[in-house]
Amino acid sequence: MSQTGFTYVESVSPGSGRRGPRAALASDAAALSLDGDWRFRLAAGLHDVAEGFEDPGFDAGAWDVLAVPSMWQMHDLDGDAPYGKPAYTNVVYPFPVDPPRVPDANPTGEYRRVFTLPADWPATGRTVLRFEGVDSAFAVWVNGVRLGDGKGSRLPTEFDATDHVRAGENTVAVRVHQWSAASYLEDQDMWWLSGIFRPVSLVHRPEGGIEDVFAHADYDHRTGRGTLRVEAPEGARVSVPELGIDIAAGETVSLAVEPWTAETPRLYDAEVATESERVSLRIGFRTVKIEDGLLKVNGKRILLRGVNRHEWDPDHGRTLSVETMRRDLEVMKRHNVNAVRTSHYPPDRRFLDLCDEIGVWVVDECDLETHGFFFYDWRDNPSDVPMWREAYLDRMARMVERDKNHPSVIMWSLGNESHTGQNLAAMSAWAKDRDPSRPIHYEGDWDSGYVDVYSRMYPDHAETDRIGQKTEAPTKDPALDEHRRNIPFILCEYAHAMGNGPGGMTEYQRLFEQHERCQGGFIWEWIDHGVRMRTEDGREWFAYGGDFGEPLHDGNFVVDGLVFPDREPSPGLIEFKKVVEPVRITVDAGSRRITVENLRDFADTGDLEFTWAVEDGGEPEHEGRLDLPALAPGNAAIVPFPAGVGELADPRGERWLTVRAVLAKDEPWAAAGHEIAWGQGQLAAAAAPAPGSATLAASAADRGYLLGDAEFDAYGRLTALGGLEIEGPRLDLWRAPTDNDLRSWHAPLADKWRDNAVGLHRLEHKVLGIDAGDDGLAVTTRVAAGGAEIGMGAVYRWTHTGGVLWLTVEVDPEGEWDFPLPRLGVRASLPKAFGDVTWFGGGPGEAYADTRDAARVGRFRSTVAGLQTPYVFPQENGSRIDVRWARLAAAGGPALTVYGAPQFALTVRPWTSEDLEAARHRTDLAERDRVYVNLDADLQGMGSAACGPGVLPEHRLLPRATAFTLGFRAGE
Ligand code: IPT
Repeated sequence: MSQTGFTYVESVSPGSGRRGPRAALASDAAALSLDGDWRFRLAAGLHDVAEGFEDPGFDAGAWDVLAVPSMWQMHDLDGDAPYGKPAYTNVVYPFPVDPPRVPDANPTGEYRRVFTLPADWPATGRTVLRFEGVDSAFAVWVNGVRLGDGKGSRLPTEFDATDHVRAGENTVAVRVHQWSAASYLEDQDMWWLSGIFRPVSLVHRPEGGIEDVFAHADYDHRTGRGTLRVEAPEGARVSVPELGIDIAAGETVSLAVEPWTAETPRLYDAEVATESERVSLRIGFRTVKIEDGLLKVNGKRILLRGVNRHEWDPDHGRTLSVETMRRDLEVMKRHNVNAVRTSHYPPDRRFLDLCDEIGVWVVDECDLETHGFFFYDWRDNPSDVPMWREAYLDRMARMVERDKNHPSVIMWSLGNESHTGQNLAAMSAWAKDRDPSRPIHYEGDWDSGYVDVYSRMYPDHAETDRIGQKTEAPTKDPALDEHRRNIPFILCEYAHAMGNGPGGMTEYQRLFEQHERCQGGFIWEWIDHGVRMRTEDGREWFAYGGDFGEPLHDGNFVVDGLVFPDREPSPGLIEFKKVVEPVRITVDAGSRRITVENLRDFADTGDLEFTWAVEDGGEPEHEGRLDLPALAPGNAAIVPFPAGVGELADPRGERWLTVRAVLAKDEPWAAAGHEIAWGQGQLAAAAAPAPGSATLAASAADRGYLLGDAEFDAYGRLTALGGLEIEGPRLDLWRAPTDNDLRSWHAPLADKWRDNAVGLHRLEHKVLGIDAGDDGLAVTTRVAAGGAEIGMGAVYRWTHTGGVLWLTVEVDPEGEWDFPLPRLGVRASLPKAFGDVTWFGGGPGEAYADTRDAARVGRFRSTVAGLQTPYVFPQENGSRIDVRWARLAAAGGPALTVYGAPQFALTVRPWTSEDLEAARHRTDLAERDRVYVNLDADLQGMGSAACGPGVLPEHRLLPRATAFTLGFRAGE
């Protein structure tokens, strides 16, 4: 088989026949979108291509029609998936590691379309074919003439087509290869997907036009003046009408301006014009500097409350609409996110326009990752092999040139997980020379020789603390220690948002606030990359690695975001919003004062309105507005409780004062009234109900026992209360393991729990004795698993006082319980009809020991379905924390009320923990005819062990002898 003409596929060269990189510009030059329907055929490899497909006369009439932009593996996945399926691997290359060779089985898409050159297309100048993104390597023909080829999937490529485009109909043909030498540089943790996945256009380049623009717009915070200088072709004029600027290209002007920051994204419309072309720009004046060991913008240390954002759409893969990009930013801003790392490639150029407009700090990351070489000690890693140098520099140049005019971009990142090497150093040197105004970021070289910030992923809290104090271990190369010790620190990835969690965000945030050097970071990651699918009966589910039969895959590790695949916020995002809130409100009932701190870096609180509300036992009592002067960034105000609070009558239950900061007016990303921050304080406690001393007596009855209106079976298990059938509470230590329980860099907790000698998922309950009499009913048991020597003594003491059935469970670990428990509580079940749940306690969302900041105290109500968190990979979820009482009611009928003495954690499910554990996808879960109720004294925290540190010691549930009490009452 001859492969002549295909050498570019396995060549380390970044391409041929391409035009030089330049800024993404909005120009009035003629342009023609080539998006839309293209003829398409998928070849199995280079041996299988359609010879002559590029010729205008070629008949592709029988070929399929495919949308451009799109990714070919994302088509008709519920049907016959005509173009193959997505495949997911994280670190491992899905092909033999033999650079730069790739498999013969190399799916190759052949695209053709005919377009008509508009009649008024200019006859002079150049005509350029522009691709915003093609994954992975491609070659291009116009009217049968080959223009060149390119690589660099998430970077633009332009070809000059002037000499081959003609009036009337033209044929453009593109051959795209899934695998190429460049695949070795694109080993990001995501689905392997291919095609022309970003827009394609024909653009005119007028003679005497504006090929490139580099706007330098600095801001001097001492003088309040901005300086503008725009590099553009000679003769071009630069105008900023709002500022009265009209200068020549290259000229510098300095004048008073309002600066751009992520909090105050002030943009000025500008135009750069020559006689033949006008381009519009949006200028943001700001200066980024590393100074005093800190990352500063406009002279101030900034704090990054960031997320790592992959481009993902559950239906279209990495092809995103502008609406979806905007939605991402809206959801981010609504949740107090102020920074994005474009992990791990430059995003669609339109996303950065939106970042400028809406206001987030951006770390723009180059399309580079060679992580798979890790398994072979980084042997032959392209980062340090000279033949790859040009490819590395080409990628960096294409990113920097494209994105250099965005005020939102405050740092360039060389890429991700590509170890160390001379080619990375060369990228950094090139970028510093081309754009000295932006610091360089790269995590993979811990010695930080060629970067301006010390960046790490997933260090634990203790190490972060040491770095904050500058007492971290020295660099490997002693010569670099001083440099590294004196640069700012960021966590380019932390708090892995896989499944339930991440726990421990609060403790990181405290470190960022405590240590100047720790300037925040980026949660891993923004979105679950689940692929939307439907069952035959139309139910939606989301696929992850392995669901498409990939021989090599990394399972659900691709589903680890703060939003679900459909962009609905997960509890992790709600928690993050609270943890990083830019205004902190503290309500102190003791001193009857409210403290409001403005934790922003630039903006005052003039955009916010403060409201207060008092609730008694969850019932609204009184509310009003809190008048506060606008607080400058970094400032705080302490104000007395509003007068209305003093006028309240004696409380009937627990009384809470909640103070909220909401948007005073509409913002581009949220409507007036949107909540930014809140604080709560307890004004009055309520006596927790407790069993009285004089209980009704228990007695033996036919095959069981009776205690007031409670009925028990022969094993002392509650079967009915007030005539309400109940499968009575029994000790439960199990939870469907979370991703953080299942994975760890050390020993996953779930392995311990399922160990033969432990077996928490298969506990047996052995009754040792039952005592019925004047003190009520005492049932002594021992709970242990088959094969296990260790066991948990559990005594259930039932009493009946004041119309309430009380249960005190005394547990006593026997043997070596040297590991945290998933949960400690009891589980009961009720008929399915008990589907309406009201509770007073923490809510409205789920919360665990180390993910509980967003839970506020109040009275909440939900259906059982509404209490379930739809994690793509089913696992423990839905627990509500600090519950004082809960009422489970059947429509129009009876109800069961549970009292804490004083509190418990409440979980209600339409299926069991075992069902959750067995399920691989949401659609595996079927509602049973009962509701399952977990009433827990405590639960193990969530941590972030799926990638990073586990649960902090204070949030671990270590077994010890303890007791907890619950009350039950049946009635309306
Ligand atoms: C780190 C990667 O940078 C990121 O792409 C993602 O894979 C993340 O882990 C886990 O989801 S690398 C890891 C080995 C620390």
